[in-house]
Amino acid sequence: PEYQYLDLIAYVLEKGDRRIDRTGVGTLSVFGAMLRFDLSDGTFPVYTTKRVYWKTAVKEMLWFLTGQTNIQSLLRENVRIWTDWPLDKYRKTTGEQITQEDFEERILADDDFARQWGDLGPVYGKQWRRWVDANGNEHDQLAGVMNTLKTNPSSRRMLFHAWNVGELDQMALSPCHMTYQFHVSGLDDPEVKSGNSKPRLSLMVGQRSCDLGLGNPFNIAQEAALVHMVAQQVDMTPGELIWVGGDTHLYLNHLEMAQTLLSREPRPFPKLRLTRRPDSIDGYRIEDFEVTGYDPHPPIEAPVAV
Ligand code: THF
Repeated sequence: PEYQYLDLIAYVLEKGDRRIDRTGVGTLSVFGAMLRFDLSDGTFPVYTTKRVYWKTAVKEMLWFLTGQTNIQSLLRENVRIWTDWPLDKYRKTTGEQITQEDFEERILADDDFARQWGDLGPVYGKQWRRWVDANGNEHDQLAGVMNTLKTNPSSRRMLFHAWNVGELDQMALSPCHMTYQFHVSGLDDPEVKSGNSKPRLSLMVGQRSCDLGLGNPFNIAQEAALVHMVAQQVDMTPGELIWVGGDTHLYLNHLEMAQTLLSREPRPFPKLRLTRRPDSIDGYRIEDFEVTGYDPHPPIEAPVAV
């Protein structure tokens, strides 16, 4: 279960530096943290001390994988977690006090409006799939990783990165989870060489800034889902998800939620089975994710700092 997550929350509550952040909400913050999750036997680290909407988190990951950056395609999947940023910009620019529902409806109904107001700029998906270099050439970093996993899995260069310095000022929000580095172990095991067992695929994610209350439960679930997908594509078995955080914080309006999480008894993680093997990493749909044994405590509503 999620003892490491709960221990980290307790540590931030006890030792966190109280400070005002970019959003003005204020946080308790520590610098430098690590969480490790064993993904073997289909383990899917979805926290249980509150209900985590893992389908929403996985849909966000599938959206990153498509390379899209407009919230219109997220809203079509009924994912509303990115609306606040374009909405905030729209309200500030036009002075119109439109509701979130009306704004989302316009993004869905009006393609021109969506193009003008729904794009987040060159955020995750753009950088993962279409990083533009100094000569104007595009690089599909994810395709590069998939290829190296198949041709040279002992490589120490299997990573993609979202921190594109030259484009940061065009992004609605600079990337929080930035480096995704893959690693394969067991390649020289006799059992692996003879084909009786599979090499293990692990992922380490480096994140510069982490909202422990809202973002981290989503990020861990979706990153674990990515390992399960990539492992299936390259015929490996999921190993570990290692998460490394820079500024790791609790927003001051999440402290009550944090106390509630700590008061609850964590339950075993659910299992994930991919019910289909698509032809490529681009072919996954939310229907392919079958999750069993998820028995969480009730959800906790908490505001997101914009
Ligand atoms: N900004 C902040 N302050 N926190 C974040 O977690 C965060 N993200 C993304 C970008 N900026 C961030 C947005 N991701 C929720 C979850 C993830 C988000 C934003 C919001 C959220 O509100 N979750 C609720 C409800 C989910 C739902 O309605 O489906 C929850 O209870 O989990 C970190 O990547």
